Amino acid sequence: MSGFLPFWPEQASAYAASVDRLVLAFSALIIVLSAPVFLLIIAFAIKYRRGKPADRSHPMNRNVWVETSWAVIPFLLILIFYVWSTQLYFGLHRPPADALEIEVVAKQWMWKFQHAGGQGEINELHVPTGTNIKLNMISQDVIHSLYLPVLRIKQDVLPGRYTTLWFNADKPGTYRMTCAEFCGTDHSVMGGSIVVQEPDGFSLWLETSATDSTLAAQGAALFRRFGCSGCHEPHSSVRAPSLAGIYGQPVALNNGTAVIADAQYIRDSILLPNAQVAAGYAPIMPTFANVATESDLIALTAYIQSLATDNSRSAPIPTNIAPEGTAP
Ligand code: HEC
Ligand SMILES: [Cu+2]
Repeated sequence: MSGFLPFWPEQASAYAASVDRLVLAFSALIIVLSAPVFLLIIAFAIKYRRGKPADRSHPMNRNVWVETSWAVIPFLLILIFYVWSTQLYFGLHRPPADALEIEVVAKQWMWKFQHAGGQGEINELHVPTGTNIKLNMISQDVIHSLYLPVLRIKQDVLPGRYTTLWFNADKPGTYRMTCAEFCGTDHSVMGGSIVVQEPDGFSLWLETSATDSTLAAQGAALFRRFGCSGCHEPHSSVRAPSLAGIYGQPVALNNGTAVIADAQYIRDSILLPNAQVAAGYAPIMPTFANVATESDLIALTAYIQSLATDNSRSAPIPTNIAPEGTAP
């Protein structure tokens, strides 16, 4: 396609190919449905031109089948596209569980990527081919949108809320990445590139870009620096819940409900500690809203995620668990 339409981006994933098939098939359908209208306009304009000796009598013609079919057939054809595109949409919003996760922070006007091993990059994202990649994204200021044209995927990146995007690239290369939501003066230059490499090349890149500490280790350092450990570590004099093993597990709240301790819950617990208070504890945790940056929060979450499972929670866990992402 990009061969004879120079503006058509390359395809770097199977998903991109599916999106192209959908777009091309839909364009074809629109042409099939609208071409007769325009062709008949031209034909009638010629046939009934003023002064031409055409038959202008208007005999009654009520054919119910004609009337019904031109409404029903296009409707059914379009319905096929509704099912087809909805399937693609749902696929995009259900990341596979085994995906390699990369953290993304957007800010005016740059993209910051953090790998679990501690490797960080700005306006450049390295990924291996043939691997499910899941991006966990958040904005530090206004709404941005990460757009990767060769993968045909785009997702808004919001302040205060994690959104995700996943893909499986199959074609090595360096491709354009851009912000697709007007976000201020330098919006047009907020971009960079996605570098898709064979797994070997990617491992090599990971090695050469390695830092002294993994994301979780960076989080552990912050956990100490911010004084979280003073309350949350076992044997501390303050009564605070242990954070070991809470990640991804249901947590009982003092209003009788429970939530899954996902990245969003942990982030909210640090910034708005009094909004959702763990059952059996006093709301004494201070907010870190003006202290911790989005990158800090991501590292802290990675650290909490890395803590070994610990089932010695003092609060009983109720059974009415709110689905992920819903506030009680
Ligand atoms: C002054 C003591 C104190 C400090 C400092 C503190 N916390 Fe807390 N934290 C608590 C208490 C008490 C709770 C339980 C009540 C609540 O949910 O607010 C809590 C709850 C939490 C929860 C929710 C846990 C659950 O089981 O639901 C998380 C996550 C958390 N803190 C993380 C942190 C992090 C990360 C830091 C450092 C940036 C930190 N806390 C600093 C006392 C503290
Ligand atoms: Cu932007």
